Amino acid sequence: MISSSSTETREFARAAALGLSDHPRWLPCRYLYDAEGSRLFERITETPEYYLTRTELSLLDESSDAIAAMTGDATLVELGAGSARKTERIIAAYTSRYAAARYVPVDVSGEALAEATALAGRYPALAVRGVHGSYETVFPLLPSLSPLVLLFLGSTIGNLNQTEADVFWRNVRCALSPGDFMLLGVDLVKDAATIDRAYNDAAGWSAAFTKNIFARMNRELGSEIDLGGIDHEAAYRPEWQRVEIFARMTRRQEVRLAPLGRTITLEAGERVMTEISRKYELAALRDYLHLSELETLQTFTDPAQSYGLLLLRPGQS
Ligand code: AVI
Repeated sequence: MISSSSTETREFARAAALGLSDHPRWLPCRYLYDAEGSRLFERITETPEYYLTRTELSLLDESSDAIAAMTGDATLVELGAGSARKTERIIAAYTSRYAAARYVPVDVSGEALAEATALAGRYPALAVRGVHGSYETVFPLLPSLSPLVLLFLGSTIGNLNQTEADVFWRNVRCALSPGDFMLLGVDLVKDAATIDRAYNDAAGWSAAFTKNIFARMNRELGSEIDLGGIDHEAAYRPEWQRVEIFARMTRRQEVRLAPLGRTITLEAGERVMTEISRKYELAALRDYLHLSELETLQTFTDPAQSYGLLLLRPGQS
């Protein structure tokens, strides 16, 4: 069944039409995360190949108490909270140190937000107020939540291209007040084989995640795409320091976009980019952040320098 042509559905159809008419073809990665996409992404994070979540969790285990001590009592505001599994470490540190801890999860997925909000039940002293929406919706709220620690974990920053990242950092810098902090999780540059494995897990969750954006188009836009005619392709490009993720058509596909009354043809062999995932060098990242008027107070990394947690604060404006 095709869902009603709500504003959101038409927006999705328009975004798909724009990206699929472009060359090379692409789809905006935010549409990967409907309820099913969020569930599939959780499965990816549990695979042995996807080192990012595991490494970040152990860094948070080691450093959350120190971070809570450094920032002082502050509202935790999390961009793209997901199920908040990773955030529980930080919440535990703030609730044990400060009497009235506050947590504001922000997420586009209502289901993920409900799970994050359910944390309140496990921490009676914790006040939770979820915000349903994209990052952009929360920036204007931030000054009223200060003093705060803005959490942006999971290396989600890596899914933004350079133009989107420039806008994001400008917004962050404008929204943070003196005395606020930001905790940023980033995946670091490393050998290509390790990265490639993380985006091509043997159990096939990564492939299912990529295909789900087309399944979602079938569900919401009546696209009638043959999912069996799509292959997942992901490879690290060292020269760009990023993973590029594509869906390759193994047969010709007529993609219907019912809300727009349009059909776009994808030929066999054509690829649609669904995501990039950038990897960072710490020195270059700190330099970029400094130019964006954010100072790195402390960097936490694992012994293999596989992943980084950066505690930032606004610098001179
Ligand atoms: C959410 N984000 C940080 C993930 C990543 O590693 O870039 C998304 C992902 N896509 C495929 N696997 C993981």
